[in-house]
Amino acid sequence: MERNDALQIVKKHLTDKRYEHTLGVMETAVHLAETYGADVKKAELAAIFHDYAKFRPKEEMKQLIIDEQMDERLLQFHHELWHAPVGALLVQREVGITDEEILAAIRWHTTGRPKMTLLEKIVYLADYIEPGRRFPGVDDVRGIAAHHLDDAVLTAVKNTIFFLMSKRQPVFPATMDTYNDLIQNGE
Ligand code: DGI
Ligand code: FE
Ligand code: FE
Ligand code: FE
Repeated sequence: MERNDALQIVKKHLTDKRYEHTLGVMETAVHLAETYGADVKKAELAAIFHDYAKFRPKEEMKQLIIDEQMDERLLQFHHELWHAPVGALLVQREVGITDEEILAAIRWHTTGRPKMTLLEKIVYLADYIEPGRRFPGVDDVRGIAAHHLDDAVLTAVKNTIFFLMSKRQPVFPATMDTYNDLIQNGE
């Protein structure tokens, strides 16, 4: 699928602000894919569709998590986590994207997971550091991302966990698992 066709599809599902964010993630993911030798076209498509389900009604997402036998622990955690796995499903179903690497990058873009693929790391990180993001620590991660992909992902996960803890928010197991995997199995 061509970039412009994909963008035209996703635009209808997003607010203007979220579409701007998506363009930032797309540019950043393409740049990271070039830097780290990933498939640039796959990185571009995964980035374009990563937040496809962001504005689906909570009830619809909840029902899909149950019907499609996704991780039901998701329902005990913040609904912000739901758009990633639900997005992977709907991008396959509604847009017709079947590439499992692209779908996985969408599925894991919010929490990460242990043993992330190169493409998954790129989309996770691009979502965190795209030019529109402004929060404490993001410039550090931008700097690390230029040379050390795993370190940048680890720092982004760590910051996310600190952020959640500072707000007394629960941390989803996959988020902690991602942190542990990078600490224990990183180079
Ligand atoms: O969809 P975006 O806003 O572009 O970004 P995202 O999909 O990475 O994250 C959405 C939100 O999910 C963000 O505010 C942080 C939150 N989040 C990430 N990991 C966890 C989490 N929330 C909880 N409760 N637990 C997590 O492990
Ligand atoms: Fe997201
Ligand atoms: Fe993210
Ligand atoms: Fe996003």
